[in-house]
Amino acid sequence: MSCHKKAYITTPIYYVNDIAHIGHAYTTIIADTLARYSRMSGLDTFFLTGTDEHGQKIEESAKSRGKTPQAYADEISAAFKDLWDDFDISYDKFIRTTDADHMKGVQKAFSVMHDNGDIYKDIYKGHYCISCETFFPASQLVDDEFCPECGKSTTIVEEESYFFKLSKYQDRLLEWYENNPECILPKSKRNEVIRFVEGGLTDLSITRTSFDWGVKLPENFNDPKHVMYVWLDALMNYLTALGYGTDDAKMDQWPARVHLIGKDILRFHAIYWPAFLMSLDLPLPKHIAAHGWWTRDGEKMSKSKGNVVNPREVADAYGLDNFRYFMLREVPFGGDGDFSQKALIDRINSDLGNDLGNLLNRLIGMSGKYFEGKVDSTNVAKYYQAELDEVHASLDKLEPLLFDMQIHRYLEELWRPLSVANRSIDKYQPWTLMKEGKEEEAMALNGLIAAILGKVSVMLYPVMPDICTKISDALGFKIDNASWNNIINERNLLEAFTIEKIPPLFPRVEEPLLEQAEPIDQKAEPKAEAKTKKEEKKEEGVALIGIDQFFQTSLKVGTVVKAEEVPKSKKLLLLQVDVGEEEPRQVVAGIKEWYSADDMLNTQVCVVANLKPAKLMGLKSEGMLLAAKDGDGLCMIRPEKPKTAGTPIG
Ligand code: ME8
Repeated sequence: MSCHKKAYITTPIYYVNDIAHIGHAYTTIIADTLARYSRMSGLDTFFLTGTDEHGQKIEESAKSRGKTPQAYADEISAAFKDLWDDFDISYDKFIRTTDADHMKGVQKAFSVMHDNGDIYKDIYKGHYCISCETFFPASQLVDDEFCPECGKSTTIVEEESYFFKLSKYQDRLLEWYENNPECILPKSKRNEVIRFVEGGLTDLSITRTSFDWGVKLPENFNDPKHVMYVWLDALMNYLTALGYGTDDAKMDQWPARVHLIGKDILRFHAIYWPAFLMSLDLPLPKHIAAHGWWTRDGEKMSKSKGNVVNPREVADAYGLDNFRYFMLREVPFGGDGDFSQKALIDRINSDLGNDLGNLLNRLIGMSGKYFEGKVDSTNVAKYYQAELDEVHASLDKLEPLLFDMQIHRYLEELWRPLSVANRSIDKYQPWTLMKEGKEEEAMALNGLIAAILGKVSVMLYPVMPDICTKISDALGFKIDNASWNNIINERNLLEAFTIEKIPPLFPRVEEPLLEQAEPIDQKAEPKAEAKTKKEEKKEEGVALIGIDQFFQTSLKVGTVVKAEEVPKSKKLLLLQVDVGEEEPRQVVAGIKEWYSADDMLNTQVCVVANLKPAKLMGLKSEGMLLAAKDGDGLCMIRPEKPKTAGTPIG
């Protein structure tokens, strides 16, 4: 990233006609992640968010609630700001389009565009969708009346209007898309925009006279009945926030590194906005990055269905950082995503709890048990250079993925070092090293795990700032530009330290925590009279249980790290199974008729991990293995692909 020393990152400014939902939180959290990474890696960063408060839609919403538009906007804008503050969003400025400086900047832009010959007065005749605040030519309407974007009825408008010469910029826009393959991300969206522009651009009506709630034209136009079109007003926020038109102090941050938006507002950002900037003689943004839409349990969210996901509720129930991780990991940027509590719980228990949290617990356990809590990296390279190389190869791929908006891949790649760490514990077995008196090697393994956790916590910090701060505190260092330089850029390991014991970071989530239950699939519900398959099964003696009962059983993937026969027993094998804990579990399994000790060694199994310990032939057994037996004999149930020891099954 060395060629771009600055990083100006923006979210859309949110309409104040409704409170924040998961879609708003998603854009804001992506922007926050980019901003945090930019700062940590030493870029001069400016992160802007805010609210979009003018326009007919807001005026009408306020009226329907018996409020003035300003009072209404004040209230909702404050609610957005409070949410971002509670979410610890690291914005540098929160702009409101009702700010006096912003309005002055918009007027200045109007004058400059006019002086450059790009604005003329005429009559606008056509259709307007108030909900989308968009003009549509009749040819684009559905059934001659309805908005092609949202399906709502459009209004016929015939009024005097100022126009922006959008058509004049058609060729320059096409040239820009052509010469800057990454100007619109993901790249597939760029093609959509090119096709649209090639279809021909008509000039854009940029003032309205039929309502009042907007920025007036500059006084010298002497045309007080006009207010600016809300999208001209809104888009300009990206410049006025830097002082355009009032105090240009921060204008050197321009052009934006990335405007983050949702796919529904791509046209405004990828066509109108660069054309306005061309008219203002200003450079164009580097990326316009459009994400997809979130649904809930496969359905579109809407107030009437009552299924809108409230980000505050989710974060309160599951933890803010867990929510952040889920949203960024779950969906490839640009694609649509589905929110379900099950998917969120899976991510928490598996990726976070098992792969990350458990690794830290193991490190704390090993360091405490063998070295009085001390961790020293001095000999890591001597014993584990290959592992270090693998870790660094993954870490090197990360930064470009982030600014290419491949955030899910960033996180995927960031999990590889964790699996190197988990694998190394299984492979080198610190408890065996200690038994064999190889203390230096065991300490080096400890150092390797700590180094990996340290590096991962730095690179994960932009996504999970709070959790990663806790990890780095436990590992005795602070995450900042200096540590990023030291352990990421220069690939150094951690200084020797004494590890701090901290409680588990990701307590296992056993059942959905949000009150609003997952909608029940009506078709799957048993009918009142007719016996359903489910009921028939019940009569056969298979009791139906709820998902919560199922979750009471802790099933885990285990790796058999030692296997031997139980003397004098025809049936039993004595196994040591690594289930991701500090030490392997001893399991006595009645499988010798079908498997020898050698067959079982280094294979993976599924373990019931929360059974009360039992004794078999005088040997303690701390788990049970899943197997299936029919007339043909018994076979073990195993994961289809190797999985980290301790991965929950469910
Ligand atoms: O469009 N999933 O504001 P807005 C994901 N004021 N994202 C969603 C979503 C969903 N279900 N629903 C909405 C505006 N969004 C203008 C922006 S910028 C100069 C002016 C996203 O509050 C949507 O895609 O209606 C958009 O990016 C953002 O929320 C703000 O929407």
